[in-house]
Amino acid sequence: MPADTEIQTMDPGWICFHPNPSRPGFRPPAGAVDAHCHVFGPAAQFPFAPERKYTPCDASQDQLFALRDLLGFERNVIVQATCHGNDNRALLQAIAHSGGRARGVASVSADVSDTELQALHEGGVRGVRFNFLRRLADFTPREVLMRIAQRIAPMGWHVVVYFEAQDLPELWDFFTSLPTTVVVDHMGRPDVSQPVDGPQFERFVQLLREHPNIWSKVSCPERLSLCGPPAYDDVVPFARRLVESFPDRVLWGTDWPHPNLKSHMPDDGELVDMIPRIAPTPELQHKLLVDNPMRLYWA
Ligand code: 0GY
Repeated sequence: MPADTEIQTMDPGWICFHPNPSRPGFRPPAGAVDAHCHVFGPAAQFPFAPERKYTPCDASQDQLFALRDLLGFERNVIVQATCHGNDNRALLQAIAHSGGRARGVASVSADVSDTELQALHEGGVRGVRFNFLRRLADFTPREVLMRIAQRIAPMGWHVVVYFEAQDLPELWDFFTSLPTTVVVDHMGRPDVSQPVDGPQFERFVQLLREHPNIWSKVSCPERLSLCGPPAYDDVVPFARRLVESFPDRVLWGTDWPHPNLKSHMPDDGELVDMIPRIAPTPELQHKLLVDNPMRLYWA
């Protein structure tokens, strides 16, 4: 069946985002940015990519902006997810309807034209995402990714990378040779059953310590935790260590609508209520939620 007539319904066995998230007790500082979230579809208007590895539920810009308001945030950074491939139209539409309160991270192919890159910039995109999870994306040669990075560097954009901790040694040389700011999704997906000062997370901390252009999102406890909601206690020390060690290079995001989760669906209000545990002072909270994302996306 051709892609444009394919009926795109959510994968069976997967769960949709929380229908009624709680209002958090923690109030983010004025100007707070949710720096990792997605919009999906609606599939009838923006079909999912034929090469996608999963089909999520539709998650609209209006639902995202309502959540933003409920949680006490002012801005969003919308990140292109693999299910939309390199078709950034849903992302661009959401930014266009945000009243200047959203920016984006896109996915592009090696043959993207300069005109297309410029249109993405004018549409609010400030970065590209490279995905190294085989369950999510097909392999792209490193030299192709490097050429993309070299083209977006003069635009002041950055590269967002998504990988799992066990793959860091193999990816290290590539990441450390990128000519841009590099933002790591979800703390490089550590195995949180290992000690926070054990060799695996130590290697990730070393990456940030030795390379001042590398940042980390302290996001996605719901994907990393073994103990689970509502407190996600086992993830807190990892996020807190990064926030306290690199206060000017950390970002926070909800990851709404939490694609690809099969175990449980987080209550986004509870995720926000974790923030004071990972950024324990008002100064750290302001850097994490306002100063850092504003510098990267709105400067
Ligand atoms: C996330 C995490 C996931 C999915 C994607 O691009 C994506 O499809 O990022 C995941 O499955 O871990 O950040 O949304």
